[in-house]
Amino acid sequence: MDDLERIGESLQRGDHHAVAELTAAAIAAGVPAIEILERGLLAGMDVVGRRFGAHEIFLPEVLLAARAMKAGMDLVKPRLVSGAAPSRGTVVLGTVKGDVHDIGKNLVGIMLEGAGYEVVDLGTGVAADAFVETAIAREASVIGLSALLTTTMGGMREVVDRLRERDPERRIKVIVGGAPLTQAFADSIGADGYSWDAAGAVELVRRLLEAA
Ligand code: B12
Repeated sequence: MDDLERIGESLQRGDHHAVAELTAAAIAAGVPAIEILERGLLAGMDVVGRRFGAHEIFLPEVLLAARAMKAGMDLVKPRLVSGAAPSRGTVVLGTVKGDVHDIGKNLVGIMLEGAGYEVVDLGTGVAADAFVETAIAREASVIGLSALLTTTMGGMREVVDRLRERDPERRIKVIVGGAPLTQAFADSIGADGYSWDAAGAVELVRRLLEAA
């Protein structure tokens, strides 16, 4: 097992101390943040997701894994976010009503900030009106919606519908993501874009704003 695999393995055990230590050591050794993220933290969370789905582990273990993921992400974040670049536009981001999953949403936010966008993160369990009113007040170009539950995906349609009432010229774009989503679902609710991962989300925002 190499050092990055060890990060993933510690994350699976929910050992946030080990994840923090190993992540800090990898950073100190000059391993690129994106590699730590993908081969260490995300690879570990992927296994947790599969084992949870297969009922091999249960909610308390997933909570511990999520805490360990956060410990690692807090350390790599400053290295993914470039800092001084002038803002290329504002993205209002959040997880929809009824849904507490925020790891993927946070990652999308980090990558967008890293690419020079200003991110207004509304957190989790966000009502449709809060997305729409914040985007208008902050003159945002994009609203990014995250959902991890099939039961909360419907909340995305509500945001699109409310936004179209308040912004009939469709100046503000809506992008959606989260494990249960598909391009077909995004099309069906009238969203402007869908991406299955955080890197794709950055590409999507770039394309939408270039076309605007
Ligand atoms: C961690 C986790 C939790 C943690 C969340 C901690 C946290 N702070 O987020 C806790 C333990 C709290 C939790 C709770 C629950 N969970 Co849960 N959870 C997961 C798990 C294992 C991993 C999710 C995760 O973080 N993945 C890692 C991140 C990086 O991936 P991601 O979120 O998909 O994000 C990426 C992309 O989707 C995309 N993306 C994400 N958001 C956005 C937004 C935009 C705009 C774009 C463009 C892209 C994008 O980019 C991200 C980065 O690449 C998944 C399993 C899975 N396969 O997804 C289950 C899972 C989502 N949970 C599930 C369930 C059932 C629950 C509970 C209902 C369990 C319960 N009985 O209480 C509760 C729900 C609570 C609620 N009301 O929300 C089910 C959902 C099933 C379904 N069909 O709806 C899953 C799929 C597990 C399973 N197989 O059964 N969970």
